[in-house]
Amino acid sequence: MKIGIVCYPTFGGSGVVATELGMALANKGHEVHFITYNHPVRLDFLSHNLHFHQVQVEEYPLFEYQPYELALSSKMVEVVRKYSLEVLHVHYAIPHAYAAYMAKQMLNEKGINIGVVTTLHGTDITLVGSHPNYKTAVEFSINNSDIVTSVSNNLKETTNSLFNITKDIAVVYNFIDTNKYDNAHKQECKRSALAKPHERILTHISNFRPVKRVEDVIKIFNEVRKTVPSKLLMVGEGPEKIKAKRLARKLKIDQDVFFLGNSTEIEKILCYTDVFLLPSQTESFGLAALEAMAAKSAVISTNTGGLPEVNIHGETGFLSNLGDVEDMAKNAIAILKDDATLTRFKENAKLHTKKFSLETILPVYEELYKSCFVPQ
Ligand code: GMT
Repeated sequence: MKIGIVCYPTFGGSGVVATELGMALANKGHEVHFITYNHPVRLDFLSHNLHFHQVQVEEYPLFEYQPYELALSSKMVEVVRKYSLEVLHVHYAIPHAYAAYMAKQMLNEKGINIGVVTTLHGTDITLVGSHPNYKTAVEFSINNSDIVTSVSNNLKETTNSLFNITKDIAVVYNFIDTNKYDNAHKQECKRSALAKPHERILTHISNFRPVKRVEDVIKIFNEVRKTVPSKLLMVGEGPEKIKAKRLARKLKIDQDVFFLGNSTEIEKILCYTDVFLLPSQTESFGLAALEAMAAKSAVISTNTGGLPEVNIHGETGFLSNLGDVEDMAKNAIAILKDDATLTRFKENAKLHTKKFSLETILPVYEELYKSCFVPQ
């Protein structure tokens, strides 16, 4: 099929999912067109089926806010017409579902009927979308998409509770290309570069926004290292990074905490990891935790949002109440205390990722695309 994908091109989970999906579809022979304002960070153009169309917003002195949605919907119309796209898959409701609705109307006027699939990712519903300033437009665009999907059951329930949704929302879990992580494990994973043989490695990956509670990560690690010799890898960039660094310094543990910045090769970092820490305020799914599990890491997380659908308490890791740093540290120590326990949790984590394999999820999206395709 000829598929247009609209997403944020950044390190956020929704952009990562959209990019991995597009690359997998292209690999399978579909023609995939990314429409966004920048080259998506994880996108590689090794497949001849992949195309990127940049949305450009003109600066004009009158505008305090540049009208991105206008430029985006115009670009969608242009690309759909030029390349005869059959479906538009927009990731993150704001403003993508709204821009897609406008594009669909404009195309309709030209006698073209394009199917629109909207995937809800989390903050487009929970933290931002339901705000009174956006709610009306978000609800409207969800209800006017041909197909709506959410990345977890919890996000579906939350969407239905926060909005008046007239459509059935299909739950399509985020997925993982397990081979990528298997290969990273097969390559020599030079742990000795980071930690001594008797030390454990804990990792956190995020965009360091307040919702990720990166100070809790530091507090958990501070407790763990009192009992278990260990190192902490902090991967990502964002507004709370400075607070996390300051706290590590204040607790005098900064020599064991490595801030590595953003990375496009997280499978190479995760291959070192024993325990992944995700103490988020909320997570509709927790893609970073799934990626860690695929690389054989146990997960210590909160029990918020869709996290219990990904991290199974007592099996792949442990779940704790929001802010209960003590419990999270206690659970991490329980996993890290001996090799046999750690290996059991790591194996369980890896096994559980099968449920989210690319091979399982990709055909689900293909079926959804087919079901909203209208032959012209
Ligand atoms: O939370 C982020 O870091 C980014 C955010 C996004 O929209 O890009 O992630 C959301 O979508 C991811 C992919 O579906 C989910 O794995 C994350 O859990 C979700 N984030 C939140 O719900 C806070």
